[in-house]
Amino acid sequence: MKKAFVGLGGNIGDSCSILGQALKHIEQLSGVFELKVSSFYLTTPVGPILQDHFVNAVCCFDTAYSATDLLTYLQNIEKLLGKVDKPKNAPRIIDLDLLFFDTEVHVTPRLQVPHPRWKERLFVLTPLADLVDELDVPSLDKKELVRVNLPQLLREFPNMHQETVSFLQEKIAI
Ligand code: PH2
Ligand code: MG
Ligand code: MG
Repeated sequence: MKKAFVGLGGNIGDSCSILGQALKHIEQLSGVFELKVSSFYLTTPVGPILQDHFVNAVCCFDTAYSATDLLTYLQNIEKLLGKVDKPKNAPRIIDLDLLFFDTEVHVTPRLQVPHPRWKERLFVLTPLADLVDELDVPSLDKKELVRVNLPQLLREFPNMHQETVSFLQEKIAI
């Protein structure tokens, strides 16, 4: 069994409810076990497009799937909830990003794991820190594992995008 971390975000429609529906679908996948969910946060948009605030959260679970199969299931859930293809960084109903897949490294056009920007984004780090204090992250060359301490990373966060992340609600009952 592998441990997966998935970032959830959305800024079109009732994002709390849509994130809740996405979590329900994730939990119902037959190869997903022991789902845990962070609190939900209201976050300022990162990127060049002027758009509404996002609701963001992170979940983690054990999985019997491979990383690429899990990605397919996550993309199916995005489609089911009405996601349509749009340019990068455009507003979206739901975005499910595979952040980490155990200590595996994937660098393909379809999948990049660990997520290439996870460390730069407060809207990822804050909910992630609800779930774990420490994480072993593989370097991209797969040569070593780097133990990351999330409270420390948050204390030292440079916040280059001047993000604000405010607590919205406790993790919802799934
Ligand atoms: N996702 C993006 C771009 N910018 N900003 C916030 N606050 N939250 C997101 O989930 C987000 C974003 C592209 O996936
Ligand atoms: Mg994303
Ligand atoms: Mg995405």
